[in-house]
Amino acid sequence: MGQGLNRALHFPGGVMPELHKSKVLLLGDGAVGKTSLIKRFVVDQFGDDYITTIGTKVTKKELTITDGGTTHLVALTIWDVLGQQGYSAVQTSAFQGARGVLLIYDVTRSETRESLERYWIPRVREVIGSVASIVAGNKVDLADDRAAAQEDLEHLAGKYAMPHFLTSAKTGEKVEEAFTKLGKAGIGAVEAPLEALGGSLVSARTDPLVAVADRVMMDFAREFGGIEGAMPIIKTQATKAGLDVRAPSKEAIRRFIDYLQEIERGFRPANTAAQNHSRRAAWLRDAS
Ligand code: G3D
Ligand code: MG
Repeated sequence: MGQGLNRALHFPGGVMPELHKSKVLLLGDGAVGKTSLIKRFVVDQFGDDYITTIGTKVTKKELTITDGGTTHLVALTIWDVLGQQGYSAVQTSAFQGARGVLLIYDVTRSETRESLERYWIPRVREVIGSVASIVAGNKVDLADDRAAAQEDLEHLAGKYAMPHFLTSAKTGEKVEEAFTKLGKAGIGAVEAPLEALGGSLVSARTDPLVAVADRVMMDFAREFGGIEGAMPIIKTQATKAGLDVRAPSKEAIRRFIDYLQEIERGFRPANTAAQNHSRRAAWLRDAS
């Protein structure tokens, strides 16, 4: 209540603009700069010891956007989705309800750009269908040929008619602009359906242990009542188990399954927790 009043005072005539809630996704391969871009945008900082994002992380930020003379207040819920390919259950769940997608690659690693077309764009189309999408070629501060980087970006963006930016989470270049576009997607002001050509989903061979880790995470999230609330716990337990999301070992998954059971004993009857544990342990056995 008090917050609403404060907000209203910041707008001309004290008129409260319409509030739009919008879930947006940041997608792209590992280490392209998703977490760094969010950090730059939300707290205007770069660096620190950021660890590999496990599962998903959700950050909230409000934006005011002027479009056609109207001021909109957009409450963005930014989902930093596990960038590792193969975690399809976790990703499918995280994609639900998204109003906009920021597809990110690293301009110094062309394979991360190719992977947008080969993997991420087809995944988005498969799971959400047509959704406003924006593409960012990140780490432009490291590009030795800016013109070439711009050309590569335009080539990709042109195929799908996507708004596009060369960004740097390090210097802050175009970060605000890219997120503002995402905010506009939240008020329906960005048209960029990923309908155009190309990019049939090549079902990459998924590491069977990645598939098990993915399945266990999703199973726990379901048991817990949702991925958003479950993810911080999953992350803590995965870290404690020494689970490397890119190449999880059998032993780490076993520890992870054990730790999740300990957590579940706190909110589920012991026999349910035990059943969940044995179901997950069986998946691990079957995979190896
Ligand atoms: P991810 O969330 O997509 O996996 P991160 O990527 O945000 O964790 O970033 C991966 C690495 O790239 C980090 O380096 C980070 O500092 C660096 N990085 C991210 N964005 C930029 C950028 O715009 N410019 C430069 N120069 N580096 C960037 P470390 O060394 O911590 O792994
Ligand atoms: Mg990350």
